Amino acid sequence: LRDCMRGRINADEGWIRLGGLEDYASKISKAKRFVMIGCGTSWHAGLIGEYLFEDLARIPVEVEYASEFRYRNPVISEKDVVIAISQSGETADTLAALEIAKEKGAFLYGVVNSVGSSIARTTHAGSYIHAGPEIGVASTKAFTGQVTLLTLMALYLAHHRGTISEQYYRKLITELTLIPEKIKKVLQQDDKIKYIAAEIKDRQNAIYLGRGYNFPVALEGALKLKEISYIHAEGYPAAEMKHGPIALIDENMPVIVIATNRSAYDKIVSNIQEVKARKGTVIAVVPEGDDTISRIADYTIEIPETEDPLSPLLSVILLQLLSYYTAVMRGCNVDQPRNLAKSVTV
Ligand code: F1P
Repeated sequence: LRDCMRGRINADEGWIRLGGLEDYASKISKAKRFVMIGCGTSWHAGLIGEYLFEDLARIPVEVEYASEFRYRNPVISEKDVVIAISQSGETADTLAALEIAKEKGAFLYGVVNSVGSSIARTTHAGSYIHAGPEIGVASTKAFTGQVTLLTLMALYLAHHRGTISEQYYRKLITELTLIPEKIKKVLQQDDKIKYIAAEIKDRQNAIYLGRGYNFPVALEGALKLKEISYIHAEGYPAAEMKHGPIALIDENMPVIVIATNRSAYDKIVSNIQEVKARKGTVIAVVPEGDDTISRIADYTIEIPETEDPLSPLLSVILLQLLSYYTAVMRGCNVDQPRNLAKSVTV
């Protein structure tokens, strides 16, 4: 994260510098719409991007799996900016989707990790994550790098367009620079996370719930558990639970609730009560000092307080670690999960 932010943000002076973006700032900030495309974890980063861009910069965003976009006939024009998100920069579906967007005249922007990769070469402009290569196959630090970069872009555009106050802009960029220290505090809860992993390791299924910015985090938490520990897991917006997934809840179902949002807090509390009433095991991720959810949940893990738009950067690290320990306890190879490829080039 520090590498991703290095030289790009100065909280004291209140600036963000993103080479690829600044050169095209007036074009990009006039876009009628952003379309974010990616696969797997990168698609989840795009979803967080949607929340950030719409919330802060007030530009409409659509997010689509590149693997679906390429096989339909999407409405795209020269008024759109298509943002391709990819760790490897070589994913075949994302490249094919970009070619379609290019034919239709869209401006293509890359958010990639690999310098000189095929996606970087296909796009008109872009920003590198600078997270360094992933050692394992499953994307982890690339994800936090992607989200950091999308946060910087959203803040830059919001400031450029005047859609947030100077005071809030300053507050968010100051808070962003504090995130690496706060992540250290999350990592200090290692023993507690291991303890919870021991609870999950023999389960067949898991449900992840989150609201607002934490909904894509729930999706990513579930994907990470599937990818490296082979436990079936699904993420849902917390409010969707009553529209179907609630039928799955019984004493065998662990439900991981990411409950760090101050807004809609009461609603999350009632979601947790609904799970407890059906004997589900609740593992709640809560803000530091919370004493309401910790009284009802079976397990709670605290994360330091931060602004809502930045909370995914803290909560996802914890979920990555939970998947990691669960996988290790199940004897899975976390660096080389079965059936997965580092870059899916076909
Ligand atoms: C996309 C992706 C990863 C996943 C796995 C397969 O790759 O779905 O999110 O962890 O490695 O590929 P990329 O386009 O981000 O390189």
